[in-house]
Amino acid sequence: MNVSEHTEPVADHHGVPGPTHESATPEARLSSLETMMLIRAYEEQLVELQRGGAPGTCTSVGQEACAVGVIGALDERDRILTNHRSAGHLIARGADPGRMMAEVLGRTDGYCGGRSGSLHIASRELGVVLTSTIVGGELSMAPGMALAQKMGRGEPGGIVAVFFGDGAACEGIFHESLNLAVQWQLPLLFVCENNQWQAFVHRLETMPDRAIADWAHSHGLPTRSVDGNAVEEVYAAAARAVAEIRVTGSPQFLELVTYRQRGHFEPDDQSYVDPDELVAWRRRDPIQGYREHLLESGLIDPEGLAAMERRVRERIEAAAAFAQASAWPAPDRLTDHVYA
Ligand SMILES: Cc1ncc(C[n+]2csc(CCOP(=O)(O)OP(=O)(O)O)c2C)c(N)n1
Repeated sequence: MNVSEHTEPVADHHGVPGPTHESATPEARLSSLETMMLIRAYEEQLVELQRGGAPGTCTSVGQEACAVGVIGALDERDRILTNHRSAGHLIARGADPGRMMAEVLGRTDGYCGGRSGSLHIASRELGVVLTSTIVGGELSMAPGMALAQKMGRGEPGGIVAVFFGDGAACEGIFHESLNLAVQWQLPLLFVCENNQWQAFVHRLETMPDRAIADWAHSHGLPTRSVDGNAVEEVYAAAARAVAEIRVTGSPQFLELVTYRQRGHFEPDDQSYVDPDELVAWRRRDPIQGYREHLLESGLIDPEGLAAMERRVRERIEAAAAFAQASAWPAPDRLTDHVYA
């Protein structure tokens, strides 16, 4: 996988050496694997529930390293905006899978009291201020959030990170948002998860191959394009960008080259996908690859891995039981939070 940097050197007095994956502790690496496994198990459980009649969802299967790598580089001061493929971002941020599942099922214990489904979960306590299902909606609000941060309305030292897809990068708002962030020097990390698909259209039908990083670079943003299936690479690139944004107060761009392994939403038979492409990317599965890497490096042994899998399975079973036992909202609460 080609990794490229389009970074203009940040001036020395601004530059701080960002952490690299070598600085990640063994505990952090094991925790990254377990969180990726938790995200995968959560979404697979949602698919099961959907087959039983629960509302559908957009999964991020195959993109777990993007969520875990970037969110791992942020801290509690930071604010996050995301899109319809948000489960990984939320879980990596520490969301409770039981409350997330309750939200998808429309129950009172969900993060938004059952009003949002999977497509609009927001949580003040997690600092996830927006999940937008309007493609590019998150890009329209991110500069405003980052401006508020710059004006002292956020946590001191915090930054804003916005996740969006390659499809959103084809919308006009992408350019407006990048331009504004540069002109106003906003503490904003743009994170494009280039998962090759835009609903049922392959991205190469809508853009030249290397367009996303080139566009970002032409707007004057320090830009890194990395293998989005390699969690340590994602973390290293994100950690450097975040560290630089905290010092300079100006925006940076990260393109994560990855793949959406399941359909656009559930159910979706992916009949429009070239089967060879699917096989090739499944061979590069981020979780399987990292599992093998940690086994080979001796950080975990097969028994440790089995215990990890068991913990994940138990958490997801408990989450599903919690969500299904959660009460439906009372009909007389229907108009709560409706202002006009
Ligand atoms: C403004 C707008 N146009 C179209 C849609 C329908 N739609 C939902 S997701 C999607 C594809 C988005 O692709 P991308 O940004 O690459 O994100 P991905 O789904 O691949 O994660 C489309 C076209 C929408 N929700 N909003």
